Amino acid sequence: MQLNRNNLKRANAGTAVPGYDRAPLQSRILHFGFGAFHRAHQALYQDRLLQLEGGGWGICVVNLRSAGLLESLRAQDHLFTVLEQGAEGNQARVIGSVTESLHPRLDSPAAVIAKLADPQLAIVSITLTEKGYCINPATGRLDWDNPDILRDLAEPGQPVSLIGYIVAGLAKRQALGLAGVSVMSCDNIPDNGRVIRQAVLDLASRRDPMLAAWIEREVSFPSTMVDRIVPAVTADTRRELRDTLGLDDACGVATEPFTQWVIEDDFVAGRPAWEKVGVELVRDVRPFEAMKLRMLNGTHSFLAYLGYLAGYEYVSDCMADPVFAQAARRLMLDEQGVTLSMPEQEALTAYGERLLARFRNPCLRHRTWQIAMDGTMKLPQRLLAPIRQQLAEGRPWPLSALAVAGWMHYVGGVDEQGNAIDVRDPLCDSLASLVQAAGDDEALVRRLIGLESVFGSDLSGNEGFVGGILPAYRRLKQRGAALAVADTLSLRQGDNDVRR
Ligand code: CS2
Repeated sequence: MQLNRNNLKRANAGTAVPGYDRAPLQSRILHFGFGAFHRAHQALYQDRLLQLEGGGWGICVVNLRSAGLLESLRAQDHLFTVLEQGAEGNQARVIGSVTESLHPRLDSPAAVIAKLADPQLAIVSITLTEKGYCINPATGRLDWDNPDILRDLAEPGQPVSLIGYIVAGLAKRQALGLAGVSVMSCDNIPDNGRVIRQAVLDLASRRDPMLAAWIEREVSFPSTMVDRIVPAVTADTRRELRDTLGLDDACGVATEPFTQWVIEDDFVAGRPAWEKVGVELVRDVRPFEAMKLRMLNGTHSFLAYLGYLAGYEYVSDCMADPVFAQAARRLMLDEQGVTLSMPEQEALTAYGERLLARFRNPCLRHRTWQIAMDGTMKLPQRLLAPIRQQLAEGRPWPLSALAVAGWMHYVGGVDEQGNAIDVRDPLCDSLASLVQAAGDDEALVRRLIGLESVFGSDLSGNEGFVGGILPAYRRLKQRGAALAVADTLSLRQGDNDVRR
């Protein structure tokens, strides 16, 4: 039996269900990216708030690519489940905050633009992952070579990219004489509000400088830091959902108990009272963002590349290996934590220990392969930014070097057993041709570092950088991932002993 409004009463006892009337909810939030993360994060915070005090703020979700999930969501009256899996067991909660959905093919591009220009709309929020922004990851600026952006320049009324849709929607608001909205990115991009603001302004200025000026005046772009581990849904997840809920749910997700959301409080048309449900509203999100992107996501990427190569399927498998667990701790605290302006050492250590405990959660089947995806979009903020700082300040960074070398080995496309790796990355084709060009290890490492949209124009000419990566890459190839991690850890420890 499928989850929907009528069957909700048949959900197993212990399932939390919406205790509020969904009928009067209005779509004052338009969200791009109905992925697993949004369902377990923003939609759930909004559900908690509605549960607490009502308030009328509903969410309309948009997916720009696949339509199947939205068709399933409609068949379930837009209800779906979040299953929290922790040491205390499973807790299921049916979410009621999403009440509408739009898709360019199921509906029309014009319907999405009309929603963006709805007078009652206050917030446009986004979780499309790093690649959804069509930016150059090294500079954070709009990528004018991106085919979607080129299409949106040529045909602004039929957009295909997120940025194209936002510009088209804002242009319509301006033409109708409506007020501005707030555009809130919830993706793991440093300065995500400023990045999307710049991308929107760049595209809008090409279209009409007066539109760009209107956006500068009327629209705000609060930055956010989001945190919750939400593995991709598998057949196992669906089975567990059915067991806990007692109903089939094609849109449910499983996640960890932990969740965090920090937002810059800069909303031009109002916002829900998120502070009542645990959201931290701050003036400047950047210190929180750097801490999370480096310590959590940087270490995640380390575990993803080295773990995958060592044959570990899940993050929790990596953490069950004492050498990997120790390497993760040292990377977090000695190489990432030291580059941060906040918090104090003691709080940093506690934050790191909490992250490690979250990574250990054996109920979460979080694939190393999933995190390894889109490395060209992730490396700059997670690993390269802190390495630049280490180079400038003259501190050692052997585990960070091994993580980058791990990525290089991974995008080589063959694992340690000689099996092909399914490398997913927007720059997949460029990576494959760089890898295939003839030459020795050094030539390969230098060619990859020459990828300017990832390593910037500074790192390829930096012999200190190349000199850190090359030995790590050679060690990885000669010794294999498991031994290379152990060797690098003892190097690191030796270095700590010397410094002590
Ligand atoms: C992960 C993140 O897939 C990845 O790259 O590092 O999705 C991570 O799980 C979240 O950012 C946690 O908040």
